[in-house]
Amino acid sequence: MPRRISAIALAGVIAMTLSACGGGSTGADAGGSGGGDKLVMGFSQVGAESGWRTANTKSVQDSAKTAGIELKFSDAQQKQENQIKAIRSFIQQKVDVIAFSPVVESGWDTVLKEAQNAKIPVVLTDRAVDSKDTSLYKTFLGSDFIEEGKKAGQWLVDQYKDETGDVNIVELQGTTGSAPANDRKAGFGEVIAADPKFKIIASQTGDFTRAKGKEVMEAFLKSNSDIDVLFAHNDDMGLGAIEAIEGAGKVPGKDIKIITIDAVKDGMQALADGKINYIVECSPLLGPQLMDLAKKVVAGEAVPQRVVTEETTFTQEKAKEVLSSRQY
Ligand code: GZL
Repeated sequence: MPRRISAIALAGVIAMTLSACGGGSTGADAGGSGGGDKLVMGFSQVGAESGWRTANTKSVQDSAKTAGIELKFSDAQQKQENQIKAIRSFIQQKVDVIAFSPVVESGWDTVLKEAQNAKIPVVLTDRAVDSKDTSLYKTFLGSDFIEEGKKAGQWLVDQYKDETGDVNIVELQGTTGSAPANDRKAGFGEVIAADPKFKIIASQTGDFTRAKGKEVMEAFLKSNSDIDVLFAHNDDMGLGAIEAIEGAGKVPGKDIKIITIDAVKDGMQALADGKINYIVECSPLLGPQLMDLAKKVVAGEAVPQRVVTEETTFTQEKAKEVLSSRQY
């Protein structure tokens, strides 16, 4: 009798141990929720601050459905502490993979280490982290923001190559501490440094939102009577600035040349209407690639450490041609 009971007891202990480890493995790195056959992804999104972000969220959600991936989605309202909370919750829920767009570059090592210890792979999408330990995430899928800043700067250099006088520039930066703000500023600054006539006379964050872009541009206009160019790190801040420029009785695209980054529909409309002069594309349609990378990572397959998204630039003429066919 005692041997039979001990065998039953032993079977019970093994079953409990297995379930405590999250059931079957869904791949080499999985600390995963296992159990069901659906891959479960925990996704922490920056927020809903811009047209770009809305399009990115749609791309992620639609692609998860198409890929048959169960998506646990969290909106951080542009707060890092909310993203850290969401990642910890995903770890508790034993998801198979965590993906997120870090609102700022720094302060992620501790929580990413917790995910690593829980054997849950992490995929960075859209924005990067400045962690020195690149083993904390499997891959980073997103744009080259330095390149985007350089493209914006190069357009300006080309436009003003025959001008001799000072070119006074005001800059609306993205969210302070974010990879796109840091890198777009660096790329733009590197290119215009070629000629001292280009002067950034004011530079301040508009937090990637239309409202803040308008507010900061109003302040720029009050304190600078001779603005030639606005470089806005995204369309939404540029669109807010257009309202401020028109409110000051000036003509956007003519009195003040405007360069932005993203190429969302409203930005492309303003470009086609001549209110913006040049837009550098930054594609939000990262969903399909993200789901493909997630499946590979969970299956333990090798993926590139860095996947750079393809993107182009738009003049006013090109915007008129493509506007009707834009996906976002
Ligand atoms: C860029 C993305 C930026 C967009 C903004 O990949 O992180 O955040 O340029 C968005 O529009 O708010």
